[in-house]
Amino acid sequence: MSKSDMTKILVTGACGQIGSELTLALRRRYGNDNVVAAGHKTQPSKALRESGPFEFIDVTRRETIEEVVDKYDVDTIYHLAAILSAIGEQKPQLAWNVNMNGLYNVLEVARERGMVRVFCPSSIAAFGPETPRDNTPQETVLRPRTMYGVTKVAGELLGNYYFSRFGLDVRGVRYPGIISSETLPGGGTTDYAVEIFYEAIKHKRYTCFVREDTVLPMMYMPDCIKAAIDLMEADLSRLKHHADFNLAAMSFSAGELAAEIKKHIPEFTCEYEPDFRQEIADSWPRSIDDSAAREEWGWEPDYDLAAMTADMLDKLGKRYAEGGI
Ligand code: AKB
Repeated sequence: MSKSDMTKILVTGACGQIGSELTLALRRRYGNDNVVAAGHKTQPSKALRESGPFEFIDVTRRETIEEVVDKYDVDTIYHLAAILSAIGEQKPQLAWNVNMNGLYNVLEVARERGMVRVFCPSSIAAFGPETPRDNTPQETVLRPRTMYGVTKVAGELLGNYYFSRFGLDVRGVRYPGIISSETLPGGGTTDYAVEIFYEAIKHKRYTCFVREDTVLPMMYMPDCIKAAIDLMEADLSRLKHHADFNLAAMSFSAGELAAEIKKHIPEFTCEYEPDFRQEIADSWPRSIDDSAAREEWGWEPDYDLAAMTADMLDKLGKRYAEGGI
């Protein structure tokens, strides 16, 4: 497999936290006109709108995907449109509809047209309270307690099924919490690890919705993008796994994150008022064994807690000074 196999790319969920940055990275790599960004209702940012094609798609309505795929002759889809864990617990029916029917529609459109490849991210939410929480193995118990997690496990199985049954090359990683400076995450359990930076810059204080000792696996956006592109460009003959790679970069407690921020902003204070998201966080791993990803496609993260924190504060600090946040 190589970069040139994928000539026309569609990104669903392109206005979301990952999509907004991944789309621009894909455009830099494959050419602006070769990457079609698709959102649902959110208006695209100026950068997204002005750098290449943008369309509206409702992934629960297959014909809206078909129209865009046929208009641009799409052969590769990065399917990021999804409802995350916290909103998924408030609206489980919506989460099932968007995450399952949306994925099914994308896979069917890709299968019918003989597409080259589909990227469909899973998440640490695929695990549950019975999963070993430290250094969680690649092959382990998948019994999530959230609707989001249920859809992620089913999505992995569906992706692997489409590969073995129809030969559709579906690939995916179990993303940890993603930390980013451009677009806020929308309705996940790990959102505190992004919000804390905005509040630290703007107000020098943050009230965190999980306990201070809550440890979760996290990843900085540049690594998140690198993982998606590297996996999609990996040689198929080397892959033993397909839609369900464990992936890791760093793990830290909410307290350790606050302490790291405090090194840069000494007056920063953090309080802890756990809400319903605590129970979700407690059902997820603390750290992940990603040796399969390392062996099969050379995965290696660049950012740890210190490097990510310094970069986040630098980027957000500059935006704040310019009145951008
Ligand atoms: C969430 O918190 O729901 C997501 C995830 C870990 O998949 N960030």
